[in-house]
Formats: sequence, C-alpha cells, structure tokens
Amino acid sequence: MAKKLHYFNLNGLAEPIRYILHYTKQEFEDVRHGFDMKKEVKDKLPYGQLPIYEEGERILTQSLAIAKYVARNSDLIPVDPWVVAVVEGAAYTIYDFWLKIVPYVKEQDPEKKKELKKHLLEETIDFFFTRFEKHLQENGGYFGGKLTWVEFILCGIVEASNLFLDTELEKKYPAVEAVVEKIRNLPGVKEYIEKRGPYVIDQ
Ligand SMILES: N[C@@H](CCC(=O)N[C@@H](CS)C(=O)NCC(=O)O)C(=O)O
Repeated sequence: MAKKLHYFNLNGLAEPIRYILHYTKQEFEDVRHGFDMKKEVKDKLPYGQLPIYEEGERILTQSLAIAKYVARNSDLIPVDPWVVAVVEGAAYTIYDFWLKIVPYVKEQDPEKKKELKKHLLEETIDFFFTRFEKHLQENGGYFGGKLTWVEFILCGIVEASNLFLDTELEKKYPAVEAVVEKIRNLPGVKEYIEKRGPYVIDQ
C-alpha cells in the first residue's frame, strides 16, 4: 500500500518520522509542502495541520501517533507495558519542551523575539535538558533502557530547536548528544541525511 508523509520542507515535527521510516527501510513518498500552503490543501487536512501520514485511502494525524505507528513491527517499540509508558512519558515531555519553542518561532517582533530567545537559551533548555540527561544516564543512555522510537523524537526536536535557535543545544548534555549522534549515524538515517543536506530557514 502506498505510504506518504506530508510536511513542510523542514525538519520540525516530521523528521523523526522520516528517520524511523528510513531506518526501518520502508518505502514512502516524502511530500514537502511550501509554507504558503494553499487553502484548498489546508482545508483537506483533517485538523488543518501537518504532518499527516497516508496509507492508501487512510490518513493519520499527530506526529507522535504517526511516529509510533510507523515504528510498529520493529525493534523500536518496547514490550514491557511499564517501559511503553515510561518512553511515552518522555515523548510527551520532549513535546512540552517543543511547545516552549513554538512562541519564539512564531514571534514577528524582533525585540520580543530576542527576549524569548534569551529566556530559552538561559533557562528553558537547561530546565528540560538536565532532566533528559539524568533520565538517559540512569537508563544506559536510553529513556527505556534500549533504543526506541522516542530517541528519534528527542533527536528530531533537538535538531529542529537548533535550526530555529541557531545553536547546538546538545553540546552541553553528553547523554543527549550521544543519542543525537547515534540516531544520525543509524543505517538508512545516515544516508538520508547525506542525501538531503542541511536545512536552512530565514531568521
Ligand atoms: N500536535 C500536532 C501539531 C502539528 C502542528 O503544529 N503543525 C504545524 C507545523 S509544525 C502546522 O501544520 N502549522 C500550519 C498551520 O497550523 O496552519 C502534531 O504533533 O502533529
């Protein structure tokens, strides 16, 4: 059945899904929409937002649900129900962090944007990342003791945050940095990154 992932030409919320699809060797169409997405296209999205994932006639929304779905049938889904819940908890916390970045991304006023960036770089990142660091260090470098779909989410959100904040936030957090490096060098992911090259945004 034809698989399609729709998103913008950006890492954002779709890159972890792209990474999982490449790592698990699934063929899919990587559909990239312009930021000036036409109203006719937006109106066809179930909740007006991207990413969406299609399999034949069926459509999935919500990036975390899509990531978990495309990781099924692979070694990226934990078996123990407790670990399933632990890694999902980590995913929701990674998104709690991302939701602190979004107002900065959307802010148009240069002065306000500067203030928001300062707060993110000086406080918010450290609040979350010292805790991610501790969680990873206490569990052998992974949220649930071994590699799961949630490390892909962490890597993607670090990369998206770096892109918008023009930083390399993982550099201060060795266990987080190790996860990011691990994901980027996985078979399938490494070749995809080399092929697509870096993302660029207008600041
Ligand atoms: N909770 C949703 C959030 C989706 C979302 O915020 N999508 C943004 C891009 S990252 C979007 O489509 N923005 C365009 C719009 O809202 O018009 C998910 O995780 O998929």
